[in-house]
Amino acid sequence: MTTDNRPDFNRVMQALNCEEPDRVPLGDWSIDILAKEGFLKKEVASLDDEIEFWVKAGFDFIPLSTDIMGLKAAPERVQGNELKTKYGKKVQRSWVQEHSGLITNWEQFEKYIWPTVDDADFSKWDYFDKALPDGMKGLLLCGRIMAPVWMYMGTETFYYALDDNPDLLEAMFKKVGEIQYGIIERAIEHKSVGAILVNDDIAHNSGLMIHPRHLEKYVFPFLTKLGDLCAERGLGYIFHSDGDCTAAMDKIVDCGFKGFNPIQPNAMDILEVKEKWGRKLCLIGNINLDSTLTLGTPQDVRAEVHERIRTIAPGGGYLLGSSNSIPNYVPLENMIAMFDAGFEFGRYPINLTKGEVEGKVSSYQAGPKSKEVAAETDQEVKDYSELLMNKEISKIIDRISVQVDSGIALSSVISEKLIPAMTLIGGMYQAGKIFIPEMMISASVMSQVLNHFKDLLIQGQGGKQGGIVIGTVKGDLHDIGKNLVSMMLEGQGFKIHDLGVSVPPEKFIEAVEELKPDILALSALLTTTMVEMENTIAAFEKRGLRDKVKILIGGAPVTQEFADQIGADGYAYDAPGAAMKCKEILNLPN
Ligand code: B1M
Repeated sequence: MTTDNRPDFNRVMQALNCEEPDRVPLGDWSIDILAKEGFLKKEVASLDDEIEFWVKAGFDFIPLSTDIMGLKAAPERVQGNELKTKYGKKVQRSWVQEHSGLITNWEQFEKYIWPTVDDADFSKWDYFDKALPDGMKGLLLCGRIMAPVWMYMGTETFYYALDDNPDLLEAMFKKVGEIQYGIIERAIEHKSVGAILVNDDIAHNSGLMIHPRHLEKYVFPFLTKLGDLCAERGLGYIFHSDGDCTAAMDKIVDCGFKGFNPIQPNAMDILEVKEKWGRKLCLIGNINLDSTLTLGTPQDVRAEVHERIRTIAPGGGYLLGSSNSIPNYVPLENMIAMFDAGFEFGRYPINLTKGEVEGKVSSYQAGPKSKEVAAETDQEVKDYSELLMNKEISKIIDRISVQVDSGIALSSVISEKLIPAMTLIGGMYQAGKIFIPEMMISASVMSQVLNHFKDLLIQGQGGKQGGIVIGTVKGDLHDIGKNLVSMMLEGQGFKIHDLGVSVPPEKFIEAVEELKPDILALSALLTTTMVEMENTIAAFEKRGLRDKVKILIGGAPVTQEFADQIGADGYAYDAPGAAMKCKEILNLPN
């Protein structure tokens, strides 16, 4: 257990300035309450308990969120199912309903009673001013701008509005920016605030969520303004985004950020990040939440911390932490092992020898991205792909109608031109040439076109490729990726029945019995919910239904190896891959 727990925020500031402090500071800023209680062996009910945890664990700061999403009138939260945790207790998670947006048009924007800075509660900061021990500072969690905008608008409306409704989007960013900036101005009047951390996810595992030009227009100017404020006040300034942010790293530096978190190991190679940006940005995190912290032993955690400190900390500019947060599915002994190893190996000057601590150390693993778009693609397929991306629904319908009138079977136009056009778009997404919004838009246009020809298609029995029931497994609330998979499949002519998120095995069984789909598609984004895929397959076996449906699995932490291990019929890395896999499973042409 940690012994040296005298907080000294200067240590963090030195690390943020890429200098060597006396030791590597701890850098996590989101730790589940059950983990804190397990660590302290008592309930964490008051601010004093919170302070006690962060001090005893060895941190030099205490994080506290004062943010637009916590104000009255922010979008309502929905409740998830009760889940068992590593700590024996059951918890119910809540999250913002992102898909049915609160503000989807101008009328709603104008009628909405926006929260103001006066709705924010700064009493905890008042208390910190008096109660934080010497040397300790608060880490203000505020300043995110993209996440609140999409949470208010719903992801799909947000993605469409990027190009379709730029004025509304600009007004949304302005409004959210004003509120966040106002909160920050007030919060930093408190002497206890030492740094600001902006937790705004702009990327997923294989790249940026939206086109860099949209980030340039809507997000970075605000972050630069905040950066100037932090520089003026001598505050630390840290950016948190999951996923692969490589394409935005220079811009993140230009905004004035001094620290970057969490460098997710399956999205970015920390060695490369250190080499390219490590003189300008302090790196924070990277201890693998997907594997080591969640599934490894304390010895594995110790070995991984040793390796990160050995390679990243020399010269300064490293804060030790997880590659996202410490949720309640990280075993307590692993969290403690991470803290302890930080103290054991993190004293400057760092002089560690490779491999001197035994244990499984995870390293960067890139996903199968960057498939180049086939140059020899038929011109007509290319034309259709352009039309799909440009939302030219009527032009597509007219073009298909002309072909059908000339005697070509509708099903041939769809399977030989339109579906390959969608596949081509999928390839462009995989190659990082287009982003989530363009993919979503194309898939939705495709569905509308297929819908237009629905009657004709039914008569000719063409177009519909097969039935698919899809859902995110129990305990998992992530659905942006699952929705993209759904849309891509629908756009490719499959008939989709989407069961939503946190779907228990019984509900999948019911749907398969009732709808008799060809494929059951399961999505999971958390390492801990992958086991629900296995449970679902086991439930189908138990019910004697396993041979009635093919099961496809996917989601960021899922691998082919895992699919083989649990007896799934297929695995796909991403949405275009899912479409290809479904066709392969059903012996349909690609
Ligand atoms: Co969370 N989250 N999150 N999160 N989140 C991840 C997934 C994480 C990888 C971040 C990280 O480690 N740095 C991490 C999981 C780590 C792990 O266990 N392996 C994580 C965590 C830890 C958590 C919480 C526990 C955080 C906390 O509370 N401490 C919590 C859990 C809530 C819960 O589910 N019980 C949580 C919450 C949330 C939000 C609610 C804030 C939000 C979800 C909003 C929503 O979905 N409605 C969120 C988000 C946005 C993310 C990240 C940043 C982005 C996910 C995303 O939408 N990507 C994510 C980080 C990341 O991905 N690098 C992260 C865009 C989307 C297009 O990609 O979802 O990967 P993706 O889908 C891809 C492929 O995976 C694949 O195709 C899709 C399209 O190409 N795919 C399939 C998906 N399903 C498929 C099915 C298939 C085939 C392919 O066949 C059937």
